[in-house]
Amino acid sequence: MTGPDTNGVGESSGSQEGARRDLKILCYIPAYNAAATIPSVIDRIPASMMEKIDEILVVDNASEDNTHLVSKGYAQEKGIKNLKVHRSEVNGGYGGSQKVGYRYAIDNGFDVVVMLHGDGQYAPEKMEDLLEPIYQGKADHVFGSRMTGDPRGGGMPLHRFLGNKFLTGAENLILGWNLSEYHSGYRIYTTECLKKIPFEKCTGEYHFDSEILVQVRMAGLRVVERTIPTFYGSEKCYVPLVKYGFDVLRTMRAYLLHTWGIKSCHYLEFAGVKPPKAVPSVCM
Ligand SMILES: Nc1nc2c(ncn2[C@@H]2O[C@H](COP(=O)(O)OP(=O)(O)OP(=O)(O)O)[C@@H](O)[C@H]2O)c(=O)[nH]1
Ligand SMILES: [Mg+2]
Repeated sequence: MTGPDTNGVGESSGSQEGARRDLKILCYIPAYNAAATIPSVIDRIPASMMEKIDEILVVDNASEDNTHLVSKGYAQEKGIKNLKVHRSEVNGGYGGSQKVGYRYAIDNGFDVVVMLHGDGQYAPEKMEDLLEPIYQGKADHVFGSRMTGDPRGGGMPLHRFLGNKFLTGAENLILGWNLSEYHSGYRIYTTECLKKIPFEKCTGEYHFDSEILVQVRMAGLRVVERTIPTFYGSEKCYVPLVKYGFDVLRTMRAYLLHTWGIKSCHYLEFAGVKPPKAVPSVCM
């Protein structure tokens, strides 16, 4: 086991524990201009995992390339019958894409939704490993952490590494959690978790990932981290990094003002004002 110690703090006020293996799993792939990488992302999902995935949903976020056609063509060529492609006509941003994926998971009776980036930055080979805490009934949300592995060895640029460390420190301090990072895009949610938080009220931009975590915190749900490899290749970076950093800090400020009863935050109103005792994150 690596990563943060739980210090024996608090028990979950979130969902109940209980092992389950018969989960209905949606693999949701956010994709924007990902025609070049989508086939290999799908191809890299291990066969044993493919057997367990009930459906793959590619959400093409109004790409300028032919991401949706490539996805459909690849599924046809490989005989992947349970792959569906949703093409949004208007680009809703990275957060907007997640809203489509998670809503689809809830409305179609899935138990779990795995977000797997369409640009190949997150290893499909690790999916089974990341699902384990969900199978064991120990997590409502599983978070793939690069920081408990070798982020610099995987090519994370120094400025990103330092920015990640700084933001994570601030987020842990404010939220009372002990996560090793908040900024990876390898995430798994149970739909029971998603039903408890109004994720559709979160931003459509990149800091959706921070806002939804704050909702998870307010709802007192359980987060488990698992180590994932870091990969930075030749993919294009669309994230406006400085703006993203400030957006994350603004999210933290909104949480503080909300929980201090000074200014209500619209996407946190569902949970009242007082956050429940922090359920410590566990790295399994
Ligand atoms: N940029 C961008 N990506 C989107 C959008 N909708 C879905 N995506 C997909 O979401 C995933 C994450 O987007 P990236 O821009 O790579 O962001 P990131 O991985 O968080 O950040 P980087 O480390 O800079 O790659 C990719 O697989 C995209 O194809 C969108 O509107 N914009
Ligand atoms: Mg990326």
